Amino acid sequence: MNQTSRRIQRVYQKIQNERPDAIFIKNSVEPHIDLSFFYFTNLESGIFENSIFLAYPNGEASLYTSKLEEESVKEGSTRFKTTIFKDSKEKEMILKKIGTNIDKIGVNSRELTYQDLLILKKTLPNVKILDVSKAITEARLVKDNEEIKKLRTAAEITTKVWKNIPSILRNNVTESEVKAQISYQIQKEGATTAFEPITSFGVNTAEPHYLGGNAELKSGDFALFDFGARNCRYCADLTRTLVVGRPSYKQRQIYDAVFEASNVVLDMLKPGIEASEVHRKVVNTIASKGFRKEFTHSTGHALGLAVHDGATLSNTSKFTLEEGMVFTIEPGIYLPGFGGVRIEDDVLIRKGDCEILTSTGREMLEI
Ligand SMILES: [Mn+2]
Repeated sequence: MNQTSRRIQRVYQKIQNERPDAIFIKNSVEPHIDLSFFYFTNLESGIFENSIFLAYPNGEASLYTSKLEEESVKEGSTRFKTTIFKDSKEKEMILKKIGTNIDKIGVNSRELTYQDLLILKKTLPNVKILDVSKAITEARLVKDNEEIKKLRTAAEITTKVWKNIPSILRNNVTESEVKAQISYQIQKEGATTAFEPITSFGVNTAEPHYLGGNAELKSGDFALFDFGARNCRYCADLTRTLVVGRPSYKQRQIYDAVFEASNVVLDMLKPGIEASEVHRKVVNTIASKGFRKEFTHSTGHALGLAVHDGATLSNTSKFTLEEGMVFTIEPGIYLPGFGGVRIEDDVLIRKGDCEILTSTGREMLEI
């Protein structure tokens, strides 16, 4: 069985309620591309705006796309049937034809645009629409070997770029300049940036999703770097915080609390642990150091085709860790007006424990 058939069947197995006769994945235009399209097709090239992927319960599939993607789609020729449509009229005809031999169609409500849903309803008025988004999300949470390989390489590239950062840093270098260097180095490794890198210095490190500016690096600053490579569409996400010069007592205190939370969690991860329990452990560790209110986000998120790949590790999480899941673990402490620390790693849950994909030191680095 090929990769596409295997993934289609995984998704169908996860469907708890009524089973559709076909799953309908439809991309709109960037940035409204359903990454599940690439989960199913496993295509590494192309953008596939406005393309349709139909997946049947027996593992067979059909892809409908435009002339623009004719080259990119070739790689999938052994895994599914491909039809190239010339214009939107032809696309509409195709949609009508799809409806002639099915009664129920499954859609991914997390990604299908409302506009496409309206078109689907109008074109196929007699077909029942079922939401299969939960099954798709659950299937994607547990990675297969090929996905793990791609994620591992993304993490390796990211780790390599991190190791070069201290050599880029010098007095008065700006956040923007370092950010550009990070993007450049990721691309030089043959990957792309999984998201816009975060580079923050000094008090800006207290803003978890700081988008960067022109602050200059000064002695005594915390400097925080949050970035990741995307390799063959699969993402990595790493954060390290360092200190310029000798850390103050307070800087040391904050860093130690985050470092300990990170250690505690990385030691406990294995199949069978509740996701909410992982978060509680981080909260308790940070609280015991006196910074409960300064840890303001969840402990981490699933990682895959998307940087935020369908699940988070927080107190409302309702799932159990399974072998093959990949998450970020990213405790942080943020003191507005002072600065913040975040340490983020990517982990693969495996039998009995976890593998840290971003294998590089987490101790406080002084430069
Ligand atoms: Mn993250």
